[in-house]
Amino acid sequence: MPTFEYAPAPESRAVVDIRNSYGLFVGGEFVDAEGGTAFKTVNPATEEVLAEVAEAGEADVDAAVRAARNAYTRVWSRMSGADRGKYLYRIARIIQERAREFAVLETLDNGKPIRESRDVDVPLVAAHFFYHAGWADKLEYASLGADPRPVGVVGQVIPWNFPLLMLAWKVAPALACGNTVVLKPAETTPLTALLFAEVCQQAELPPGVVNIVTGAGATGQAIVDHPGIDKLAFTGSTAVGKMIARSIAGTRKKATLELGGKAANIVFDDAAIDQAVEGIVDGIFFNQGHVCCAGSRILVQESIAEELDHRLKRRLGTLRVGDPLDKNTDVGAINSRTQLERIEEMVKVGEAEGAERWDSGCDLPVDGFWFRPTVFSNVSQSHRIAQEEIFGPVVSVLTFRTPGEAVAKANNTPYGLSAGIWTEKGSRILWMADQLRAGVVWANTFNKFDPTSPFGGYKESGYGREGGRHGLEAYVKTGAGE
Ligand code: TAP
Repeated sequence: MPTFEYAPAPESRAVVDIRNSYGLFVGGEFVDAEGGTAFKTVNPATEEVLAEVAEAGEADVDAAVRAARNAYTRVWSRMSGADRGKYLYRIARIIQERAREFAVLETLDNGKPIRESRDVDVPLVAAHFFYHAGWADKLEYASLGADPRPVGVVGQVIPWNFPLLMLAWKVAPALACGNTVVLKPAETTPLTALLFAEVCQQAELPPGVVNIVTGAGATGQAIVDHPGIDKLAFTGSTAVGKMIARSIAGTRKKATLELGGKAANIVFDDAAIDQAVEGIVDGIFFNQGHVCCAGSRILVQESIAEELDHRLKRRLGTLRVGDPLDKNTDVGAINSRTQLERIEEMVKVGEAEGAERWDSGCDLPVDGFWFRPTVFSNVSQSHRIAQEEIFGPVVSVLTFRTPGEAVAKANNTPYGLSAGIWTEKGSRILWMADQLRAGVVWANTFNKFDPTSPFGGYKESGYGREGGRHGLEAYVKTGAGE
């Protein structure tokens, strides 16, 4: 196959104005952290320090919860749904207007390709605010019960893989339903959340409706433990999700947990094989595989395993790994040194377990955190690389002979977040979707997201749904005392 050279096509970073240091966003203003401590956030593609960010302690979280409570009781819970909706529409429009700025900043702080932050993350963020703006004055028609009322002050802790999109998934439904929020972005990716705080100011959102406290795990824990929080929404690792569930057991706090996954991407012998290969690439190499619903296990029907292996590796040889700001880049930087080390460790485990490792052999930049697209074949179900989330650009290939075996293998992990099916047969798609223990099942596609569609998992992938009408349920109470 001929290979083409691409001329560099870097997106300009002049569109973003990164400050040297950032405070916390509490009560509508940027304030210093009480203890005065700060941490640095770096560009994972270059290791360049982008900014210093305040680290919120317990007193800061307390101030943010009090600001949120004030805004809740005095303004936001009393406002009509139509008026709340106007603010959400305003936020959505500002995000669209500042889309390029958000996309470049997300790529700088996270390492994901600009093609993804520009074409996937930021448009979906705006779509989430538009969608929930539409619900704000129609909650009584959302089958949420006779008199849906807000829950109160919501604590939200989000991860680094889709920093702004996870913020949108959390903030938009909470505000639409009349709640106020205290949100903590991940330590390695705080910058777009802080730019969002500026959008809240620009939209003249009443002070205290959205509060953003930056910090690491201890800041998240302070939100979880704060008695003034009525509901928690968490996305991140299953380990931290379990700790949160233990911390709030016995309290009146409601919680939704969106945790890890180990999705099966199942390819039958009648599938359009080149489309399936594209679906596999999108399933596991999108966002460097830092995706909870990534198709990290390929289950391929034995009769086409060899052909799929050949076509997949040929396709991976064409992926461009490198500068995330280059519009030609397919696979960007790993988000942090810690995550890179986790991936490297799991890959060593896979080799020690006897699986066969292959990577694309592409050149990698010298500075920054990088990992080549990697395929493990000869993987068996008991291997850790078939059971545990790697959260990187690494896929494990297993085979099956019958649909029943595919279902049994697909369901054989502690997780249950998503799955993909590739086949020409509609009846088989419906049968498989019914059997698969996964919250989301894609057919002849993968990693498709839409604000109207509920997303969430079974088993150790967590509980609760985000998006769609179902996603509103977590943010309202209906009966007495509920
Ligand atoms: P987590 O530690 O779970 O981080 C998620 C969020 O929780 C971050 O904001 C984190 O803060 C915060 N946090 C950490 N400890 C906390 C605590 N005790 N109480 C409350 N909040 C706490 O995930 P990670 O370390 O970034 O990644 C570890 C693994 O988690 C990854 O390898 C991957 O497998 C998985 N992961 C899954 C997802 C999804 S979407 N399911 C997303 C990210 C990671 P800091 O980031 O500031 O520490």
